[in-house]
Amino acid sequence: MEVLFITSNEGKFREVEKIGRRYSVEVRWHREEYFEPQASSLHEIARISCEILSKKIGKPFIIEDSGLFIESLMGFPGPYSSYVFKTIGNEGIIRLMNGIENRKAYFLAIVAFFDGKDIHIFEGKTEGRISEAIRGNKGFGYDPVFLYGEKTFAEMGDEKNEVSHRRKAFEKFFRWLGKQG
Ligand code: ITT
Repeated sequence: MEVLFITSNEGKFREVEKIGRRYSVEVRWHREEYFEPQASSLHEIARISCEILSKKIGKPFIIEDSGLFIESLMGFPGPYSSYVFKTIGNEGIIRLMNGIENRKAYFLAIVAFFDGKDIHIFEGKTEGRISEAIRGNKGFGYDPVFLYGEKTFAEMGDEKNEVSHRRKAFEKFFRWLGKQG
């Protein structure tokens, strides 16, 4: 089985490609930075982006919208994760969290699959904490500031793919896909 994954983010694609192999799904990369509407939830952003893209692509594909939600910052950057990463980045996150004791955070991934007619949504969430400093050089995005247990995602390498939000969302999707025949 083969699925087309539309994303501009190589880190996301590489992780999903590996998860797909476990389910005998070949994930093909359609590299494109598509328009993302501003909305208050990742679900909404993923669904609307998927609807807009479906008119252009015209055949089955998946997209994934993800974000980092920090409890003491009321869920910020959440749906604005991409913009915040491009602007203040990990250094900015560490500065914003300076002196804050509650460092709980989670990553959320929403997979939207267009089957040629309808859209199907799958979700994955992984809880952790914001580190006191930037640590590790594997992974991408916020990985160097997201602690899962004692290590940051950027220190974990391939182990991240066993426990991540992306892994959970795509596992649901691949299992569902397998049942569709
Ligand atoms: P798309 O083309 O797929 O939209 P993107 O990088 O713009 O790629 P999002 O819109 O989903 O992705 O933005 C999510 C932001 O959160 C982005 O800055 C990512 O780097 C970051 N992010 C998402 N998943 C992550 C992960 O597993 N580890 C670290 N950072 C992550």
